[in-house]
Amino acid sequence: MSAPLSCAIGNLQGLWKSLETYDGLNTIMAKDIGKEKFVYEQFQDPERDAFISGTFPSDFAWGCATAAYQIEGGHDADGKGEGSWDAFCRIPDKILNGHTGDVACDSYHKIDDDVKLLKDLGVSHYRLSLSWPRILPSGFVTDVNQAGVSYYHKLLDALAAANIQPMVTIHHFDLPKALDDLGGWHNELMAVYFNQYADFCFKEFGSKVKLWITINEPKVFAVYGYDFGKFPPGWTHVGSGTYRAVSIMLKGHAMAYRTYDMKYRSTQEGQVSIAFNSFWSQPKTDSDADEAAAERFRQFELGGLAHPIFVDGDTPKSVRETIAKKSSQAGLLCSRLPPFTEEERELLKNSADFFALNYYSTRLVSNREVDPQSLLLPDIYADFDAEESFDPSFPRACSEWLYSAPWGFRKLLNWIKKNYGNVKIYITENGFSDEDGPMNLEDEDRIKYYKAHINEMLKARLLDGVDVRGYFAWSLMDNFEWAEGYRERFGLHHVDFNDPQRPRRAKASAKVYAKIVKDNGFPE
Ligand code: GBH
Repeated sequence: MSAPLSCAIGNLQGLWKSLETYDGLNTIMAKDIGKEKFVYEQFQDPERDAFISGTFPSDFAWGCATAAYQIEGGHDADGKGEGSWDAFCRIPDKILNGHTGDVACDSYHKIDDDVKLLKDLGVSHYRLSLSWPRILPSGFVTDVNQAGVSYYHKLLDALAAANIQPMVTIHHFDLPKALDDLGGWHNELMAVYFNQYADFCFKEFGSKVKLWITINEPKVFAVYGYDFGKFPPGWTHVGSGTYRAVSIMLKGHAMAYRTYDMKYRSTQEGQVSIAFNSFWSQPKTDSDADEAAAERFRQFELGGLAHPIFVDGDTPKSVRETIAKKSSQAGLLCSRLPPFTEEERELLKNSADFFALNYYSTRLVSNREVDPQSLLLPDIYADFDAEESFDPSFPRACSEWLYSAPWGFRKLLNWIKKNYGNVKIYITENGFSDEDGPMNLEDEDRIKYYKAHINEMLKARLLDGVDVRGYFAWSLMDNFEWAEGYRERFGLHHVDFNDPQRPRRAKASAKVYAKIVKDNGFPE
């Protein structure tokens, strides 16, 4: 074992002592994972999984994240336009139990309550998103809803008064319905419309915002909206819908980034990026074939988005060649992946000031041979000739895609460092769901998830030299979980969706997170 690792593993007893004596801490914490060297029963490889002590740099950003449609409600309040989700939620069978975000957590009317939660957590940052249809009801800058604009000013001012820095996502899955009707992210002009909207946001709110995310998870949004049909606009352009939408979103992002450079950076002095979601892809066996498959998966999953921005303006060559080959084998006359022009590559290259990562889970990946004849309408996952699975021992969340494998988080952070230089990284989301049911504030599974993941991030920072600058827990409170409605709860705070007041209550995990934030990690 290397010297720094064995030192760091050192004084675990002391750490747990300090947690036990923490005032507001629910007893469940100390009882369940109190004196252990490992957070999880399942993960006890001493080299890989041992819990370490140590702290983050003093300016580390600690926060929570939310997104507009998931929390705001006020779906038709004060001149807000119809959003893509407003319409989608009204289509029968699209959302579990017919749930909608009409009221959600009612955050549109609860600025003070939300800011109070953040203050109680002691976080320095809050990641929120702006609702495009609330600000520009028909999508265009010629049509501004002043009431919507002033809602965000009030929220930003309340955060400033509480000394909490905002990280603002300009677009988190919700389009104005009017723009969806024009083809949404399959319309090339969307990049231009998005740039105009982003320009408006920089101009209007930029004096109050130093950290911007243009678009949340382009790939997730594109896969669910344009390949699988589970998010609006609900299309199933199987095998090509994702690539087209992602390509236009990346161009919209790059235009917005250049707009910030040209018009706002010198006076506002903020930083702009785009948030990517990625699993860690772990080879299922140590065979060369599985290792190669796992690396293909990473290049498709994350490389397809990060490489254009952080390397050379283009999709990784291996990804381009594979999709082109498969398109041609299926008799198509051009690749399902739209190419970038020279000019677009210039625009994309170096169009982010930091790397924003949403990490939740890890997949085991093995090689699979996909029959080229089946490729006329392939699912996009067939493109990388790999098969995903889980180890049944991984602790599972309520969400069927979410298995906890904290060590994968550290591996992914190291992969990012290796592939994109020692770039500044913000973890813009990380979190764990449990199932709706009788109110349960003793959320021990979530506590384990957070402790273990934040500890792996600490290892990445202290032992591997990964330049992680901040961390945002998903989510501040239970909220509308897209196609899953209110069944999956991700909050550090419980929200009672049957009570018109939508009361928020701290879960045990909120207290544990507050303690980690206060201690800036896990001091000895
Ligand atoms: C993030 O995506 C999102 O940014 C955030 O809005 C969301 O609340 C959070 O995760 C938790 O899910 O709707 O059942 O078909 C993470 C990756 C990809 C996970 C889409 C959920 C949809 C499943 N997400 N997936 S479903």
